Formats: sequence, C-alpha cells, structure tokens
Amino acid sequence: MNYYTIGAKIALLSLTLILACTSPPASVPMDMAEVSLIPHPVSLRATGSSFNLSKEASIKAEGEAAEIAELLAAYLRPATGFPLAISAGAAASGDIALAIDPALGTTQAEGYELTITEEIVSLKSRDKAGLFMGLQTLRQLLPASIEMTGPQSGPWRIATGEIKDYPEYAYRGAMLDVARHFFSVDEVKRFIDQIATYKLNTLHLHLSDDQGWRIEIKSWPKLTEVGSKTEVGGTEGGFYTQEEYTELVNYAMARQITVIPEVDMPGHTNAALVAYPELNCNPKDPNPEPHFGIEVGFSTLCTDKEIVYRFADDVIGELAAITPGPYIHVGGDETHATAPEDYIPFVERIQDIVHKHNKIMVGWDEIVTAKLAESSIPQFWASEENAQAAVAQNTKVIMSPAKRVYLDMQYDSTSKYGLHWAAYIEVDDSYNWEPTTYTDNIGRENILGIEAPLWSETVSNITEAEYMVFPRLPGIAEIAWSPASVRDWETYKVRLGKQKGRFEAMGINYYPSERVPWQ
Ligand code: TNX
Repeated sequence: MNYYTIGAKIALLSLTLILACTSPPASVPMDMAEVSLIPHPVSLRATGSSFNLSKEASIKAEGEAAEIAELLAAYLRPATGFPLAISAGAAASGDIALAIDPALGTTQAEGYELTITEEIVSLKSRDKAGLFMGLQTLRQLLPASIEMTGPQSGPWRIATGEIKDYPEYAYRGAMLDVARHFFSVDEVKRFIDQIATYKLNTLHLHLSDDQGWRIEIKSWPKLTEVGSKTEVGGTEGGFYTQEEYTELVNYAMARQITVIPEVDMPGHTNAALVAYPELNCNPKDPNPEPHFGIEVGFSTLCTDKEIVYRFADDVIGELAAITPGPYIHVGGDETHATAPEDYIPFVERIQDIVHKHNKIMVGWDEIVTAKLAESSIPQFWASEENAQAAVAQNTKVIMSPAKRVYLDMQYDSTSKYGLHWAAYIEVDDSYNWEPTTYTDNIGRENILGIEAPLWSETVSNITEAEYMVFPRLPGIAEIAWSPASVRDWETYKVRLGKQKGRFEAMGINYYPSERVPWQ
C-alpha cells in the first residue's frame, strides 16, 4: 500500500465520520405492523419506511394542543437529550406536529389520527384527550430506551404509516386500594403514569376501609387524626390532606384521567367507627378497636341514627367539592353486619345525598338491591344476579369481574403476593374474556366500561403493587380500548413479550409469566 492509498483512505474515513456526525441517519425500511402496540389500534397501515427523530426536531402545537406537546416533550427529552422546542406555526421536515381539529371526521371522543412519513410526524385529534392517547402510541413506536430517565444513544427511528384509533369503552379504569395499605402521593403519581401509558382514563381511589381512613375531612377531623394511623399488619398508615388530594386530581387530569374517590359505607367502616364511636350501634362489635387483619364484613354504620346521615352528607359534600369528576363511589359492598331492611333505605338516602352534591353515585354491585336512579352506576364484581338486576333498573354497569380483573388475585399458587378467593388469574386469564358475553343479559349497551381493581391487603408499596399490576393491566386496558376484532391472545402475547424492554426501561417490577414469550 503506498502513501497515496493510505491518504485517500484516511480522507474517505474522515468524510464518512463527518457525514455520520452531522446528517441524520437516512430512513431505513421499518414495518409499523411489527411494532408492539398495546392497546392495539383500531386500524393501522404500515408504509415500510422510517422517520428519524433528530436533535433539530421541534414540536409544533398551539392552544390546548401545546399542553399535550409539553407532556410529549417531557416524555422525550430525558432519553434523547434533545431540546425539542415547542412553538406555533407550520411544521418543517423532521418536526412533530400536534393539532386539535374538532371537525376531524374519522375519530370519536379520545380518538386520534397519527400519520408518520419520512419527513414528519403528524398527530391530530378532535379533542385534547385524543392527542394524549395518540402521544402514548407515539411513545410505543419509539425504541424502548425512550423510557429511560437519562440520555441514551438512539437512533430514534419511528416506523412510517397511518394509525386511526379510538376507544371501545368510554370508561377505562384501575382502582388502587390506599386504605388497606397507604400509598404516598408520589406512589399514586407513579401509578397514574403507568395507567396513562395504556390509555386508561379513570383512577378509582378506595379511600376508606376497616383498616384506615385516608382522606382529610375538615368537619370530622378525627377521621384522619385517629382513623388514618393504622393499616393492615399494624404498620403506620397515612392520609392525604385535601391539598394533596387536589394535587393528585390535577396530576391525573393533566394526563386525561378522572379520579373517582370512594368512601365505603355502611360496611368497611371500622376506622371511622374507632374515630367516632357514636356512628356505631353494631351489636356484633359494640366497642370498635383498630383493625389490622384482613377479614371483611364485620363493621357497619348505624343506619337508624340521624348523625350517620349528617356524617355522610359532610363527607360526600367535602369530597364532591374537591372532585371535579362526575362520580362519587360510596362502596356498599359486603355489608354482612347490616340487615337488608336497613341496607336498602340507607343506600337510597346516600344516593339522594350524592345527588344533592351534584354527583353521580357509583357503588359495588350490591347497591342494586336498592332503587337506583338510572344515572347511578353499579360496579359488577361478583354477583351475576346483581348485574342483571342493574340492567333491569336501566343503569349502566362498570365491569370488574373478580375472576378476571382483580389484580390482587395470585397468578398461581406460588405467587408471592395476593389472595385467591376468586381465582388464580394468569396473564392469559385476565386477557381472554369478553365483557359483552361475560354474563347473560348484560350486553354492550349496558356497559359503561371496564375497571381493574388492586386491593392492597397483601401489597404494601408501589413496587409490590406493580408485580400484581404488570403484566395483567396492559391486557385489560386492551379489552377496554380495542375492538374485539383485533383482540386475540396468540398475537397479543407476542406484543406483550416485546414490552419487556419497555417495562425494564421504566423500572417496573413485573411478573415474568411463563405464558408470555418475553423478548
Ligand atoms: C372483596 S370486591 C372486597 C374487598 C377486598 C377484596 C379482596 C369488594 C367490593 N370487596 O373488600 O379487599 O375482596 O380481594
């Protein structure tokens, strides 16, 4: 080799290096249909190429769309290290454009259209919620390392194509029981972020139970001064001040999630009874003591005392005042210490109180034994008879069948957390069911939506909670969002297996089920 050849080689190498460092990597063939998206979109057309997100990219958005653009940038900046400035105006090549277009014909509420070409990412929706849902899809189209909290090397390629998507059910929820074990504000925020990733739009907080009262009620201060101190197992509980609750509501709202607060009554009230013994007249339990166990059904408010209705009015009134969403959940489950002749008029009076505070009543399915307003929502968890009685009363129901979607059920007999009174629920069991045929008589028109509850008798912090939530929740979210025609376990399990890198990048403690081909 002579000097001339060596010189030419060095020159060529330097040129290549300069080019590699200054110009974005060219588009490469990519198949959008091969990317794991959960929930699966209604329609997807892959066009076989790729868009490259580079550090020059900006996000174009104005008005309400700019609020979602801020969230998008906050998702993308840590791992890419790109500035991703947000501004109004026309998108140039390499940009991401977000727009709200109320006239967009092809989508319904919360729907969106995401079009990705080699030049541009365009996300359009009729409403702000739809943009947020589309942004979750965009996140999943990027490499899993986008979920890391510090700078990663990229490249940040997105497969080209067109997605048109909208939800099957308007109500898509998860419940966190913060009563059996208390979860801090930061833990609840983490849970909100996780459920938002899978396009859920409702967070039901189970705020009171026998073991603890978790929300400040200014007119009944001992509820938290006394009733919040305890939790399952005797460890220290906790509560949210009204300001902290508002912080959670706002955090959720920015992520298009409505908070539904639940104060369970007349049963599951031991913590309230310890704080205010005058609310009790239960001969089975005349002197309530703090409860650290997990038995249920022993406590009840004294349904013949007027003070109980003043209590309910004050609690529901204060909660309604700090809850912008339309619903107040009043529990009503497992009232084995309340006679049916006392339970029914109690629920009817509570329903009037909820209406007086301009909210819609939600309750566990037992409430159907009372005369319900058509707007009231029973939440089906166990009794098919109750579910059918709900339909006979012309109410819509929330479907939370314990045998399929109770996230506190063990996966199998070896699971380290969880109960199994309803069933062992492996990942395929929680995915393989269809809400519209789950019970006789309840059809599509009767179902408001789906909710997956996580009861916390056996999980005491968010890391343990995640083990029960993941990987079942993404599949339940798919049942709530995607039409039955695109749902199928055999293909879903492959998509779920590809989420592994994403769970890991997000630091999620998930159960590595053997039924899923993890990649
Ligand atoms: C039943 S489901 C309950 C809860 C328990 C749960 C444990 C329902 C309305 N009540 O009080 O925490 O089982 O799985």
